[in-house]
Amino acid sequence: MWPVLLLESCLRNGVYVSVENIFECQSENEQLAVQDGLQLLEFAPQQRPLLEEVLEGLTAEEKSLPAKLHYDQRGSMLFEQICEVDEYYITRTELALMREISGALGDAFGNGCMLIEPGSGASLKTDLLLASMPDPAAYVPVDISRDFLLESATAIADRHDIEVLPVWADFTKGHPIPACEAAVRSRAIYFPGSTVGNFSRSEAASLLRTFGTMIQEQPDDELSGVAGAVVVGFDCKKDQGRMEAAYNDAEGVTAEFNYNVIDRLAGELGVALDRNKFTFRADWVENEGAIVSRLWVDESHSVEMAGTVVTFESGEAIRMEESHKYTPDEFELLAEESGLTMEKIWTDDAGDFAVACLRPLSV
Ligand code: AVJ
Repeated sequence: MWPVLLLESCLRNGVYVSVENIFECQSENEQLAVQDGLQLLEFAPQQRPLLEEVLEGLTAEEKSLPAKLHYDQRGSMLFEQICEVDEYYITRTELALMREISGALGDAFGNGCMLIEPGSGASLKTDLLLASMPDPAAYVPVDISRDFLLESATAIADRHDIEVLPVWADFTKGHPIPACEAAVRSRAIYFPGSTVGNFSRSEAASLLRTFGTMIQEQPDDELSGVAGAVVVGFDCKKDQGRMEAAYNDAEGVTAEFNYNVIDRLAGELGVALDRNKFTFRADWVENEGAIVSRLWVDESHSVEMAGTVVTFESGEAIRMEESHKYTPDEFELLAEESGLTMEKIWTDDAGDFAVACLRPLSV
């Protein structure tokens, strides 16, 4: 019964990110669970398409794996550890910047704002933002790692007097926006951490376009809605040595973060790769404007997966993740191509990291 009831309320109060996913939602993969006193909207990232995605990536001319595979429970914890290593400047720079600007962002959102955070993870920076928002309507964290999501959603609900409505979903595949108790004057999307960097430039453009659609919908017609905002944190282009060091940390936490994906494949998808046959390295690739993380094959070997034999030649690599960097000007152009305008941008003094406040062009 729940899926049907939810579907109705979703269509009235929310948006579907893509039309295909309405049908996924109608099938049985959407459920409502109550955990730790929180209502969790389960829009389960499905396993079968994941295996298909993995096979497609590993049988392509240039082998790759989807970057989101990094974020199971262990991977999410390893990412938290990455944020603490000396070389990884991103998180601490962004946190310091958010301390300075969260007041201005809260003002930009206004009263009765529903804050949606795709790929929320530990929601650390969100604390600052929620504390600065005048009378927020609800907080909607969206994450692919169910346990991690519930833990951080519970922690946020304990710390703030706000309705927290977690959604377990792969945000790149679309998901419903839950209805909340308070009246919603606007929606805002918070997309910090340079998560946008994990997408190619054209994927990032369509993601931003989708975010723009999600905030334009005015859920409560009787309230004069205000244009929502999309707030994106991104890492700026800088000295190549510093960028590469951030992804090749001496302690090897980032390497482990990548090997963990290989372990997961065996454990969850029956794709029996052996981590000991690969070496991790991340490089700046100028023409992509990105740090590309790869697992290089040490010696040639073959692995059978779902009936297909895949050969890994020595000297070839599996592309694990891309971390795109932008100059503020490049990012403004990207926003404009996505139907958004850059209302304001803040960076730290060194210009290492930026937070941009984007608005729909036509409201
Ligand atoms: C979470 C995507 C922003 O690309 O910098 C950190 C992930 N990978 N170290 C990034 C990551 C390796 C991170 N993002």
